[in-house]
Amino acid sequence: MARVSMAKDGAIAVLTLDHPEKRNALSDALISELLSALDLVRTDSTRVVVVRARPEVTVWSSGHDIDELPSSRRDPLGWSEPLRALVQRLQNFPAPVIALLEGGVWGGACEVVFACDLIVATPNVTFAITPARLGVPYGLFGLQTLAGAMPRALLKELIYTAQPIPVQRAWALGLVNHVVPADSITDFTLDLARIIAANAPLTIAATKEQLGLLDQSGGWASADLERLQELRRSIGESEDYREGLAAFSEKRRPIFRGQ
Ligand code: LCV
Repeated sequence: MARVSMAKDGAIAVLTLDHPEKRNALSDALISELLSALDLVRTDSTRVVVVRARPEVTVWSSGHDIDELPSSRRDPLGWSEPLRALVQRLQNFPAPVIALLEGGVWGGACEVVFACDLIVATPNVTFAITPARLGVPYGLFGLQTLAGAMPRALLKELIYTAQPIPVQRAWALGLVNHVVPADSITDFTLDLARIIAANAPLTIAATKEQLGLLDQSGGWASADLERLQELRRSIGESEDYREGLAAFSEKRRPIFRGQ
C-alpha cells in the first residue's frame, strides 16, 4: 500500500504523506517511500518540493512508528535508523523544501519539518517533542537539527515537558514562515513555491548548502561524542525505556523510576 503520493506541477513537486490510519507514523516503509520520491524528483526541472499530508488531517505525522522501536538492548534512535537518512536527504536536497503543515506534528516528525527550508502551517498546527514521554535517548544529530531551528529555551521546554505548543507561539519566535487558514493554504504554498521556482536555482542551491554548513559548524571532541553515545545506549537498555513503550501500547500513563 502506498504511504506517500507524488505529483508534479511544473517545477514544483508535491509529496503527500498518505497513511492517515496510523496518523502518518514515520515507519520504515513510509520513510523508504519518501526517500524514493525525493530521489525521483531530484532532477534539474524540480525547483521546489512541497511535503504535506492529506488536506485537513488533524495529525500531520505522529512521529516515529512506536511499534517499530526496538524493545531494548540497543540505541533506538541510532545513526543507522531511516529517519537520519530522511533528515539528511531533505537538508541536502539541492532545491528548497517547503513543509505544508496541518494538524499535530509529533516527535521525530518535528525533525523532518525543521529539516525543511520553509514552513507554512494552518492555525491548528501544534509541535510536540516527545522522547521524555517515551523514555527514548535522543541523538545528537536530531538535537542539532532542532537546535538550529529554535531558541535553546524553547527546545528545552519542548523536550522536558513533552507537551504540544501551538503554531502561533512557534510563528512568533520565527520557527514558522506563515500561518494560513486551511482553505487557502494549498494555493498560498504553491504561489510561494512558484515565486521561488522563478528565481535563480544555482543561487538558491548554493545558499542552501552554505547555510547548512554554517548550521554544522560546531567543533566537538570525539571523546564527548563517544561518551554521549554510551550514555544513549545505556538509556536504550533502561527499565524506563521499556516502561515508556509498554505504557504507550497499554494506553496508560508511564511511571518512570530513573533506572
Ligand atoms: C505507531 C501510532 C503512532 C505512532 N506509532 O489517533 O521523538 S521521539 O523520541 O519521541 C520518537 C521516538 C518519536 O517520534 O516517537 C513518537 C512520538 N509520537 C507520539 O508520542 C504520538 C503518539 N500518538 C498519539 O499520541 C496519538 O495517536 C495522536 C495524538 C497523534 C492522534 O490521536 P488520535 O486519537 O487521532 P489514535 O491515537 O487513535 O491513533 C490511531 C492509530 O494510530 C496508531 C495508534 O496506536 C492507533 O492505532 P490503532 O488504531 O491500531 O489503535 N498510532 C498513532 N501514533 N507514533 N502507531
